[in-house]
Amino acid sequence: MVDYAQINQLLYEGNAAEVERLTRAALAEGRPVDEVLNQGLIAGMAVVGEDFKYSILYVPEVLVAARAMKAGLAVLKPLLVASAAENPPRGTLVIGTVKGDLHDIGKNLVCMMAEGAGFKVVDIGVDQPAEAYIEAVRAHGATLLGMSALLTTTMPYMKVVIDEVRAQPDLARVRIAVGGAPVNRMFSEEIGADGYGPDAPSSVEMFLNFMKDG
Ligand code: B1M
Repeated sequence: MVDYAQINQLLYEGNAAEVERLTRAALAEGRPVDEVLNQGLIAGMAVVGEDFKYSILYVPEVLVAARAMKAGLAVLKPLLVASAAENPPRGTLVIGTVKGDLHDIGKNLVCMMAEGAGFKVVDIGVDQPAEAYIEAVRAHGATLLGMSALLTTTMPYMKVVIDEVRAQPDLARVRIAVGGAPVNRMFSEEIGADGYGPDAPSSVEMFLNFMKDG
């Protein structure tokens, strides 16, 4: 039986091949996908984050851990996006990580879960300026815009994007949501976002509510 502590340790060590293998094995044992995600992958990355904070790990080690996390996520992706092809899209979400910020694991997870819930997702990637969000929203006729920031130094840029989107009369219907580890509800309200997603599942719930509200 797969032990999640072992996946956590292998992720910490950046052993992508073994993380991938054990993620597959856990699913083959019938473990629920959200359990494998939370207890196997996200819990492992949380330890990496703690040790990074206290300089026990440095950027190169965190990079290989991130690569191992992505290998595990790639195994889960087909299950997370499973229902997407069956129905017409519920709406279009443009999402990216803000300018100056290269973190994308959490954003990618939000993308997968939103796709799984039936949204068309346009992922514009990392380090994105306000103009890129605006261009993508217009090009895809999106009504949802999501932003991710993992650094306290890049969070303020979310307000720049919001202000620029709000200055476009043709984008008045676009609902803007923010997320990422240092972001919280109070900050999201201060910068004028329509919503805040603490994690991927609740972000998807928020997107669904936005669509219901019209
Ligand atoms: Co960076 N890093 N990093 N890093 N890194 C953090 C964020 C940090 C907290 C680590 C620490 O000190 N404990 C710290 C920030 C401190 C601060 O700002 N006060 C930090 C730092 C300092 C840095 C560098 C500056 C280090 C350096 O170079 N000296 C540098 C900056 C580079 C840059 O961006 N310009 C850097 C670099 C990196 C790597 C490249 C090595 C790598 C990123 C690889 C990648 O993403 N491809 C990395 C990593 C992996 C981390 C940690 C360890 C893990 C982040 C992660 O993937 N978590 C992180 C520590 C931490 O967060 N505790 C850290 C797992 C992921 C599933 O969670 O991203 O929170 P998260 O996403 C969640 C929710 O937040 C939410 O849903 C997700 C799923 O549930 N969510 C959204 C996220 N985005 C959303 C958008 C939404 C909604 C919800 O839209 C609506």
